[in-house]
Amino acid sequence: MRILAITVAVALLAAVPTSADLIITEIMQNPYAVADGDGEWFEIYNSGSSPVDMYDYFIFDISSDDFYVAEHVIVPAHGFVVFARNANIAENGGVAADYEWSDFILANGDDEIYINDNQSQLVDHITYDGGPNWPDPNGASMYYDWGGDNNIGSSWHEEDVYTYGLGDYGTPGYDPRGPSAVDHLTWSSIKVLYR
Ligand SMILES: [Ca+2]
Ligand SMILES: [Ca+2]
Ligand SMILES: [Ca+2]
Ligand SMILES: [Ca+2]
Repeated sequence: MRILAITVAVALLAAVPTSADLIITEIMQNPYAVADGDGEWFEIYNSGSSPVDMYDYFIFDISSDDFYVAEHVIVPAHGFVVFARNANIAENGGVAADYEWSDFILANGDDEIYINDNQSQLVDHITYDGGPNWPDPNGASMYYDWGGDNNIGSSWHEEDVYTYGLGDYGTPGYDPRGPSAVDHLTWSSIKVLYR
């Protein structure tokens, strides 16, 4: 009976589009092809079945980096957006970005990305350590493997197959390993279990 109740609850939660469907799925904290001031970016995935407008979302770390999303950045259902330190594709190493942030740095060692929605509710966060528990790449992104909690370092891996633009490794705006393999209902269920 309890399992049935949980199943029903998960199904209901999965059916309701919320900003909590957004997860951070890839991070380029240390580009090599261009300077970090131009080449840093991160990717967000919408695991829900409705688009999410990130207007007025607040992105921050635990020290002094933060910015508000000042445009209507729409994350498609089961789609990605890319936030970049420099959205100019001719200057950022070849990333097609959806939004250019200001006053936010992705440290090459340890750092955090927190995302609050426009109601100040925490949507997702990751805290990477620059090793030993998280990848510590140079000239490559680290990507989330869709296997579990995205705030555990073992769920992240250095991209070593796919390149973009000037040759750094990464898959900004898409994921060749998924998430088609991860059904959105199943994924939402996983997210609920990890809260
Ligand atoms: Ca660098
Ligand atoms: Ca930071
Ligand atoms: Ca950096
Ligand atoms: Ca990607």
